Amino acid sequence: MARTNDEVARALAELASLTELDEGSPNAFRVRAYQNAERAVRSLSEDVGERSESELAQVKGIGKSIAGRIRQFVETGRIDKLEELREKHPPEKLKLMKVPGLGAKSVQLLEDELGVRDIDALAAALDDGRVSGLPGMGAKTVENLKEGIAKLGLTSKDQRVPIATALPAAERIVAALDEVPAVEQVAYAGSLRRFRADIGDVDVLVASDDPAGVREAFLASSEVDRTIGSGDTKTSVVTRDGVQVDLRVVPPASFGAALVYFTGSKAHNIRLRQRALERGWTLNEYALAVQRDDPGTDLEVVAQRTEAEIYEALELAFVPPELREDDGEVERASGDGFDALPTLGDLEGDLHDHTDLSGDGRDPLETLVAAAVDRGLSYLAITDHAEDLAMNGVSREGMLAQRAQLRELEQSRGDIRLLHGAELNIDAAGGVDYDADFLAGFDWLVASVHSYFARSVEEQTQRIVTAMRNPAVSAIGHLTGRKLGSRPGIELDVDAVLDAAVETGTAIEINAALSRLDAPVEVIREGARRGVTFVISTDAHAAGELARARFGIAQARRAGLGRASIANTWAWARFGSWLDERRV
Ligand code: DGT
Ligand code: CA
Ligand code: CA
Ligand code: ZN
Repeated sequence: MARTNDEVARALAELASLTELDEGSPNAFRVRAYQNAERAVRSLSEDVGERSESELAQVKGIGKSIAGRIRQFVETGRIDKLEELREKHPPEKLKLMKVPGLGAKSVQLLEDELGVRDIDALAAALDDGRVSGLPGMGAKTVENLKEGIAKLGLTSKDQRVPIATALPAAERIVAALDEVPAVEQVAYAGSLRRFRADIGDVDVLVASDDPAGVREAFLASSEVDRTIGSGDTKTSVVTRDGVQVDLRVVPPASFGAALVYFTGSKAHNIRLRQRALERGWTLNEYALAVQRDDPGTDLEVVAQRTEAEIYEALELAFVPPELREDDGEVERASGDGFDALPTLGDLEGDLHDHTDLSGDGRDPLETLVAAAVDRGLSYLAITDHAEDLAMNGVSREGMLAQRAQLRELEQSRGDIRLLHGAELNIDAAGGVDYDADFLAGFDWLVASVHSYFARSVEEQTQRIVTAMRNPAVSAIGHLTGRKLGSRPGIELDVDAVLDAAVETGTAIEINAALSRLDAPVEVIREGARRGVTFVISTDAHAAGELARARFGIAQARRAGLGRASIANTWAWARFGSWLDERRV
């Protein structure tokens, strides 16, 4: 069976994490080698499976021994080394590395000294004081570890997975089920379809007349690690990524009703049911139907096949899944509706993009620009990391050379406006890279927090507000700096930050990376109310990542944010004059 580049890359990433744990250091040569190989595979445009071992070894970033492991995986679906490491370090132990402040060495120490092998055991040992007796584990460290576990919800009792893990797993499962002949329709539902940033479990719905056949195909999928339960109506499994998935197979006629029901939320469903009752109908996962006094009579269906029919029968505009939280959307659906919300096709530009001039960017300028044109964009800002960022920052000379190259490319192509920008680093006091004169030479500047995550609310708020007051700064990138599931964001006085954004005309970015989705939905919602201008940015570090614009759109929709407040949905004429106004 063919292995996709994505599957190979994920196996290499797992090898990197397990090797880090095994060797006790993130800097071990082998860890770096696996990480480089993962990156190399992700940026390969053709299928890894097509390449021989020696061809693979010639790819930059892939050494001889890893080339052999990739071939083994492509040919057999397994890697001996990976199986060996998995045996030695079970997934629960690996998860300890997700606790902020715990490295491979401390994880091993905890196991050797206290027998701690999972997060729950660690939480218990932190609580009863056993951890604070260990070398390097002072009172402050213990407090930080406890706080990290609580904020990220890592213990089994409040376990949720980040959308960056759940969504790709769900999309692979949906794609695989779509190939099964007995499947008429398939979709994921639940909190994932509502685009929550953290997911309890993934709900997958299939329309089919052959539930047993569908169930069998599902359980045979390579995504499935173990089965939790399998009954007539529902099959629950855990995937290799640790995501719980509930599969439900429904009769094709009921697919729309089931999709409404299992997308939820529960509170939204209750509102819909009330509306049905007011009309003498019932609403459940099978249908919107006329209420009957005698349960023996046949069901008189009002609507059931599609979601659209159900909302229409209830005299409501179709409610976008992202908004189904009983937070005013039902009122809006019987009033103004949702036409003001953005869709992917509304994006005219992208304003936060890295080339291989930044150490962490992977594609050259020309490639990124060509991909932006292919996606139908009419303007693009190149914002490589400014000089203060360790390792990846770009010198003044580097920036000037890129500017010349960019102007020339804009001229020669003639089909896209190119803005020369940079991603500045907000320092502890709110200052940024370079000097005012040099900054004035850029067209568009994003300023972001990349350091000092553990300061007080007052200090963090002051930092951001100071950066906003800097006339050179056009937008604040990934506002809180959070990494979903692994790093809590900085804490901010949101009201003060939003007020400063309005006062200074600084845009706030909606960073579309699934691991970020930053600014958070609550901040965007409040910002919209106050008249803040937003931009949806992919923060692409490779041409392929321009595609994640769809996640930024979903985040904006979930916040109920209209196109009018999203500057990069504006045509160039308007966007360009907005930029000019900001300069004076
Ligand atoms: P999660 O999994 O915790 O992230 O959140 P959901 O919303 O996906 O919740 P889940 O998986 O328990 O159930 C999926 C959907 O099924 C939920 O959004 C609404 C619907 N649902 C589940 N239980 C009930 C219920 O008791 N009443 C109603 N009206 N709907 C329910
Ligand atoms: Ca769910
Ligand atoms: Ca569920
Ligand atoms: Zn960036």
